[in-house]
Amino acid sequence: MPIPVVWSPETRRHEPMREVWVGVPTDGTEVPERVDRILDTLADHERVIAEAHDDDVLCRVHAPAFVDHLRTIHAEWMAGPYDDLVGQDRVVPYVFPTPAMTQGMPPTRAAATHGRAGQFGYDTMTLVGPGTWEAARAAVDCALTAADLVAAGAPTAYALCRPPGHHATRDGYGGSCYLNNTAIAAQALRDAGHPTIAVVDLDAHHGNGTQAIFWERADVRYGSLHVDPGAGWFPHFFGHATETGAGEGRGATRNLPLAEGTADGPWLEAVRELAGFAAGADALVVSLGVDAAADDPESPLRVTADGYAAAGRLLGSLGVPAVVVQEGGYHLDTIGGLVAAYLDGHEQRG
Ligand code: SP5
Ligand code: ZN
Repeated sequence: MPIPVVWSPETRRHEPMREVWVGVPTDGTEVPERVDRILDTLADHERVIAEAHDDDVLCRVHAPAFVDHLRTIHAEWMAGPYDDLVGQDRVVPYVFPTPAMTQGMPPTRAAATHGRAGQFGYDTMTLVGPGTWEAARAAVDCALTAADLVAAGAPTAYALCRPPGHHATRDGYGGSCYLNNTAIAAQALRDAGHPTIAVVDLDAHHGNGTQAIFWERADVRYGSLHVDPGAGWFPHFFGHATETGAGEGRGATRNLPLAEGTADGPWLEAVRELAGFAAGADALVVSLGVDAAADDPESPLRVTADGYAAAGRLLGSLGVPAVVVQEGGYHLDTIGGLVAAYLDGHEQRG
């Protein structure tokens, strides 16, 4: 039986429009059409529409104040002068209360919406528009519905989440991500009774949000391979091999940064190492970014569809219940085939 695909038409409602990068507005690459390209390629898989879930797991993974912010900030922005003043209907931060500004002092809530915009967003690339909240919240429902299918006995379920999630932290959004679908799936599998979960992140970028959420936890391991942030790549500040967790989570984080241009051979060696890192966990969540592919405009890795299929076989061979969550992947003509290759490999289990 092909792996079921959980999706929601609501996920199309987020239109990134622009990413402000080094001060320049560039076209957003995380577009709604990604959903349709992936769905089209998975035509022979059973489709399941995501069911609405309450905010319980969401608000244990993310701070409720951050969730409320995302839910309300766009309406607040539209009520302000910005659309009339500068023609901007997207929430774009311009000042960030990082430690460089706060210096240990407790900041007071900003009165202006354009001040508040920087409180929970950590970059200028990830804008909030009409429909962003609805799409991000629907992606959470995709992840939770996929976790439900697995809890009910499906060996594997695929959540076609969009926008992606692995850069979203407990308290904030960035990197084209708003809510951390993968972390929410992992927490749901814990709640369903699996004592230990392994998250394996195949996206071309380091999942700093997922790493941060589970940094001090031993019950959810986090392993990632990605283009080396030390070579200058997003998320810049995290994803180095020296980051291995803290407190109870000491040793439960593993990072395998890869050189620009890395292709199937060494990439699959790293996947094999992460499979070893994940072995022994009771359930698996795969952060399936397909932006490590050679044609992808957002990363310099050179992985092929055969490489993704082999990665699927390696992780499927672990033989544990798995939720596969869509992360990045931006080359519209090839993302569907890359996802299909991974899922076919995972289902075959070596
Ligand atoms: C989920 C995911 O794959 N997020 C990727 C976030 C990385 N974005 C970094 C963008 C760096 C500059 N890109 C220039 C092209 C702008 N359209
Ligand atoms: Zn990525």
